[in-house]
Amino acid sequence: MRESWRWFGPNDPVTIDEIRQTGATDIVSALHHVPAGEVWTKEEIQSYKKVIEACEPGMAPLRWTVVESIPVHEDIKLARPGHEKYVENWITSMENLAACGVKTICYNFMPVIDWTRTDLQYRLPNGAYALRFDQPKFAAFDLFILQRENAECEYSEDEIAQAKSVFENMDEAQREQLTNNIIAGLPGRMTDSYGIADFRAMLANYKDVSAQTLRSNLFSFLAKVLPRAEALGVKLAIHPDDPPRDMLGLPRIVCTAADLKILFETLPSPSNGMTLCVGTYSSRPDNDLPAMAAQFGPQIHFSHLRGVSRDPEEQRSFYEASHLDSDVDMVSVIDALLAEERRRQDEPDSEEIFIRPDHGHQMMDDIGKTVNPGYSGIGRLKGLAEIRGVIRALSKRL
Ligand code: DNO
Repeated sequence: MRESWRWFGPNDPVTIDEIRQTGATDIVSALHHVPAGEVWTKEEIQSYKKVIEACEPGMAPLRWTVVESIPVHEDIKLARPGHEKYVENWITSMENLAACGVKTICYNFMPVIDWTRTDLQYRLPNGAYALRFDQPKFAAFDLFILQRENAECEYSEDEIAQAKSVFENMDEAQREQLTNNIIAGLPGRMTDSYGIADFRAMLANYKDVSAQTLRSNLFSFLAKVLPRAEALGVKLAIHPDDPPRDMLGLPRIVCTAADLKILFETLPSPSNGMTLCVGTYSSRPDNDLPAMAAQFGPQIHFSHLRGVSRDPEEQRSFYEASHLDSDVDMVSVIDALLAEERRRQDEPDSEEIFIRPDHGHQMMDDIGKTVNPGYSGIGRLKGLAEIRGVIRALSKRL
């Protein structure tokens, strides 16, 4: 396993020198300043890499090995006329990254919104803060703030009544905060953030786009990208839709084992791979994570290790739990990833799996500091330390 750590660039409050102290060896990052659809030039990549890899003599070096993510322009997802130039640009960025030695690329195909949460500071019983997705709050946003056309058809009468009472109990500031959290609040998102009017317009673009159409747009994109990726030895790692289900009337097509199966069966290629985001997939109860880790082992190039705790009464609501104390059996997931690495040992060019502690609680000195939601220093360090312990213990047993 290669321990990696996500870094958002020179403005990230967790610095490269601090990351060095965690013991991680690899950096996961992106040229966040380049607008979606534009080419990442070799010069830009090299100078970013230099910042990451600069190291005083005698200090432990860090390497930029994983990209998360090259954004996929909305026009590609919609297969709009003229989208081909964005596909070309995406391929050129990938070629430039490969030329600079960065060969594992995470990406996603989520329309309009990237990952989303309703609460960025959910207080845990121990006093730390976690991210949370609350389904009734989300419905309150959809029905009464966004007032999406025909949204009420997607909710039961009880759900509408519950959402109404949630909405009525929020003051203006809380409504604004909720809106901001959902459409503009999270770091690392690969879609633009919008005001509410633009957001409505963006959603309207997908009015007639079914899951089947979106899937075929993903497949046509990959049909163009994969041959080049293969030639360069690049590993693509699709990230699931988070939360993994349709929302706001948008189709979401990377949510389950069945979605992955069709992706890999349709386009078999050593470069067509996935990010096993344990937290995302496990936020729906019908995904069995240790089984998925075993089933898709050869395609897993990257893994985000974290878990959620779902509400017993409303399984679509969850908060992000401690890395080893969520609804998912993290030890068994790691065991399956280690088994996959052992299987790879006999292959030529066998590669280790990049893992990173995904999202951490805001705790101790993180509290009161400006942090990127989910990307606190101490919270993630705790996650990494726990995961590292499991990896060490399991590896020794073998
Ligand atoms: C959140 C993340 C997402 C993810 C992108 C991948 O923490 O997992 O921002 O990076 O959706 O393309």
